[in-house]
Amino acid sequence: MKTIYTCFSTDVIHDGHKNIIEQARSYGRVIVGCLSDKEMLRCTKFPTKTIEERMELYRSLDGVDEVVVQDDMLYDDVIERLHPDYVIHGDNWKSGAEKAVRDHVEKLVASYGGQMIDVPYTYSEKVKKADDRLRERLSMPEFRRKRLRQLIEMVPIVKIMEAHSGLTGLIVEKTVVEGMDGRLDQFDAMWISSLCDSTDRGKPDIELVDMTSRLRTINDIMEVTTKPVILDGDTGGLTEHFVYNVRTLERIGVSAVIIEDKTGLKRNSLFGTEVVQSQDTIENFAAKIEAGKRAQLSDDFMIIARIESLILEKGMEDALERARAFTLAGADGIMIHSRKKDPSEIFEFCDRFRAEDKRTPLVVVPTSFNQVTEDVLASHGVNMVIYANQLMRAAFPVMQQTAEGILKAHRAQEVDSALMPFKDIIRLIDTL
Ligand code: SPV
Ligand code: MG
Repeated sequence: MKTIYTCFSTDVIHDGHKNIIEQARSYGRVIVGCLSDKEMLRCTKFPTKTIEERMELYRSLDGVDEVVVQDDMLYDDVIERLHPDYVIHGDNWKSGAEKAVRDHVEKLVASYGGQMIDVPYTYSEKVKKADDRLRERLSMPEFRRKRLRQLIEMVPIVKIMEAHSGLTGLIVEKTVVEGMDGRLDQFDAMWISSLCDSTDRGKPDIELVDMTSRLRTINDIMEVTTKPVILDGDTGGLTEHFVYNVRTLERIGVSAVIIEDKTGLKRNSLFGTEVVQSQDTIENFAAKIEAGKRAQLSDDFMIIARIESLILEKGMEDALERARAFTLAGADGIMIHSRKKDPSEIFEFCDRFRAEDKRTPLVVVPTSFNQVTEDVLASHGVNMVIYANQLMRAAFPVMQQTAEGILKAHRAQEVDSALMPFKDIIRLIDTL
């Protein structure tokens, strides 16, 4: 009896999956692989069912003879173990980022004389509805909010990219690439940066853009995405206001707010000591965290304390003392910031903090020490990495050059070759 293998990475079964099983059974014994959580996160979507529930679901399908765990998105583990005669998949993996996976599997299978079968992908109203329902479930506040805590437990380091609009939110949501190791990858969550949210409004990053406007940005992004949202909450403002904002944020499904231990007129940290910035006292800031934690209604929402001691050149001991105090006050994580190119002060902080505290999540924003890879950060105990401003910084120079080009030439022809074709822009949102 021949064996035929397919991999599922879905929480809902629709006609497309049933069709694959239907076709598969005519070739032999049908084995379905259930892609593990950590791999599903990188190539498709966050799982809304546990791996046991997914396996049970696949087992219940007519025509499925066996269900196994697939722990490698490139199929190496299962192909080596099972040597199936055939691997069957919807033909949608012949293009896009998934093509890299198909090419790899084809080589593996060909090495022992196995064969690939691509069945036409099922496009139907029912399939689309099933996908839409899943997306809706992922984007609902109670599901979205808790996902950051789940991610921290599931992956070596949570990768967070800034978004400041619906469009940038869609880019963070949908971008999937083939990484250097041949595996697919995508961002896990979104950062609503005060710098980018302000810049997008043509305003300085001084807590001038009020919470109502920030909430509008969050809503625009949440409308079109499912990934968890982390808000840059600046200083958190007055404690009396912060407690209300905590409630609002958790109600709409934000996963975390990061507040920094500064007071008075807030300036962007990357100015460092070039401008006057004052740090809050440990007592005041700890009290703000405590008040926020008391106000919080859900268990999932996180209040993360951001320490500015290295930015303001107050020294490592001050940073560590604050980390201890803020954790004791109930902070769900510590963000340590630095504007030095040399990452050694960040590493020292993380190593020393981790030696004392194995659990409290650590967050870093490698804008200046951008040579450091995620693996290296994780090896120092970092749990979340935030790419805080790169999409905004990418867009601005191109927009400015385009404006200058048209002004100089008194027509738009000269800049056109660098632009997205107008036929593509009118369909951009449909294709993203
Ligand atoms: C932001 O993105 O607004 C931040 C990070 O707060 S930084 O700009 O580095 O201060
Ligand atoms: Mg900020």
